[in-house]
Amino acid sequence: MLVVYGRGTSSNVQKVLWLVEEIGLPYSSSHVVPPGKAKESADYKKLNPNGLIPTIDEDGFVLWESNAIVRYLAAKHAYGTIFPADLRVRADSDRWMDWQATVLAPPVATVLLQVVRTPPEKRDTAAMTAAFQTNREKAAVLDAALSGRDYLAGSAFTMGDIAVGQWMWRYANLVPDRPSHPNLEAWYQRLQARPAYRKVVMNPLE
Ligand SMILES: N[C@@H](CCC(=O)N[C@@H](CS)C(=O)NCC(=O)O)C(=O)O
Repeated sequence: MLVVYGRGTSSNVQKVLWLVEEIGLPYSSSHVVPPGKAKESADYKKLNPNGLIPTIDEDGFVLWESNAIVRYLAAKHAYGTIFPADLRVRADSDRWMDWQATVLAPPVATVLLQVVRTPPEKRDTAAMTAAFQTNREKAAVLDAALSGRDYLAGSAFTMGDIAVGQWMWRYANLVPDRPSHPNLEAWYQRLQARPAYRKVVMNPLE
């Protein structure tokens, strides 16, 4: 049985949960901790020395790093669909996963920290404003990439959409004055039509 360690409100955990819900993989989730507390669990750090979530344990095979987990489970259970068989489509999908982790994650983490976890009087307005703007600029990159295609790697939903899709929920709910991006909005509507997205991602942010 697959065990997913993490907290359902974590963006990185949501990628894994969204995938397993998409493919109907039986799993149990464990280790529900408040934000920022995973590092304080000595038991958890035996599984993931970083003290970060998620981690999976699949019958003794322990893996951490959310995008690596998504790639592994998708390759195993959704080869040819969510894990594209075509090498170029897969590279395209992979590219968006890496871009999410390296480019999108930092500015949206700042927004979440400032808007959701910091009382208004203690917010770093300059950092928050800069992060809003960076998110808007990255939304424009996505909008251009989605021109003429339904999903990030082409006509079909793939793992790249999972990595970036959880960001979209945060962007749509936390960033004010979003520019009009019709392709991005249409993609977001497609994601919202997916029961797994609604169940796992479209929840209150913490
Ligand atoms: N690169 C890692 C980042 C993991 C990460 O930063 N997770 C956050 C939650 S989204 C975390 O564990 N924060 C500490 C906590 O919630 O206790 C991954 O993608 O798995």
